[in-house]
Amino acid sequence: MRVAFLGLGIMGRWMATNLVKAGHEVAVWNRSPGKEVQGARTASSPGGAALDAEVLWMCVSDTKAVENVLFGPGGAAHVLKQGMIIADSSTISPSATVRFAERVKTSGVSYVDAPMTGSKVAAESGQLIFMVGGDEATLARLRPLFEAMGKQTFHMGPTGKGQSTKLVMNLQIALIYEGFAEALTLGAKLGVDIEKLLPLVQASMVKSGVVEYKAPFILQRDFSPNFPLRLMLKDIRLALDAAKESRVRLPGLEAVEEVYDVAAEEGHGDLDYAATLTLLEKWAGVEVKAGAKAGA
Ligand code: NA7
Repeated sequence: MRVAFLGLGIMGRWMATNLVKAGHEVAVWNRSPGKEVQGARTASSPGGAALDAEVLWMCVSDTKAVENVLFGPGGAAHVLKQGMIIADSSTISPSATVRFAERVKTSGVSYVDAPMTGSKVAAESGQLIFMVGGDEATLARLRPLFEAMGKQTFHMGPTGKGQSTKLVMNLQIALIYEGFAEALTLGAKLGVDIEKLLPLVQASMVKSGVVEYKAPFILQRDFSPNFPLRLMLKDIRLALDAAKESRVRLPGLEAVEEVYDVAAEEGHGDLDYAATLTLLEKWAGVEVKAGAKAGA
């Protein structure tokens, strides 16, 4: 298929690479110049990438960025053609997604929201899991592209439901990781050996994929970004906005937002969200490490 791919960040770069590897004809665009994908044409604007494309795929930071690449100067909306499909893997506001879909519908364009779970490693190995909002027929046309970038696709309902689902997924990841990080921090203070604790956690009902994925990075003190803290904070805020609109109280997530706020203020925004642990450690005056003594 002829695909325009907008946004070559941590995730987008690998997703576009996997589309090329699967034999699709890909044109890429990124806001800052210098980011390219081997085997893809590099365009100088979103509209330039979208010319002649059957599918326009986006993976940019936030709601504003999606609005910008679609409807801003040089935006893709200026070159839309009847029958084209727009797919968005950015995590953005569900209600804005529905508005964007309405705006492009008048040009005969279908809009699918396709946020994903799985971080950099899954993007690189083509093992992403997509949660999709849109109609069946459009999803069927996109099947070869989903298969090139991911291992599973869940159809969650009409346009917007992919984004709503993503918010409730990341809400859980943020809360589970916060629980784990708080447990490690108190554990370090009490002298619990993390290397003994981890197998116990995974043998018990506390077991989680979040712990399994993050623990090796924590043990190596590697907080380089797989999923940057600033983006998790964006998703926490999106979930809290959606909760407010729907009159739902989320006291746990509100507390976690505060931790992320402070961590971002302290300059950890570009690190992995696992780095919120370092803030808890600072508050407690401990460091979580293998073989640490109580109070060390
Ligand atoms: P990154 O690595 O932070 O990449 C973000 C991308 O979005 C990157 O290409 C940015 O371009 C682009 N961006 C950011 N703001 C804009 C605006 N205003 N206009 C156009 N393009 C923009 O994020 P990830 O790849 O980890 O994640 C991407 C999405 O997937 C995000 O919603 C996650 O929550 C899930 P730059 O290179 O900075 O010029």
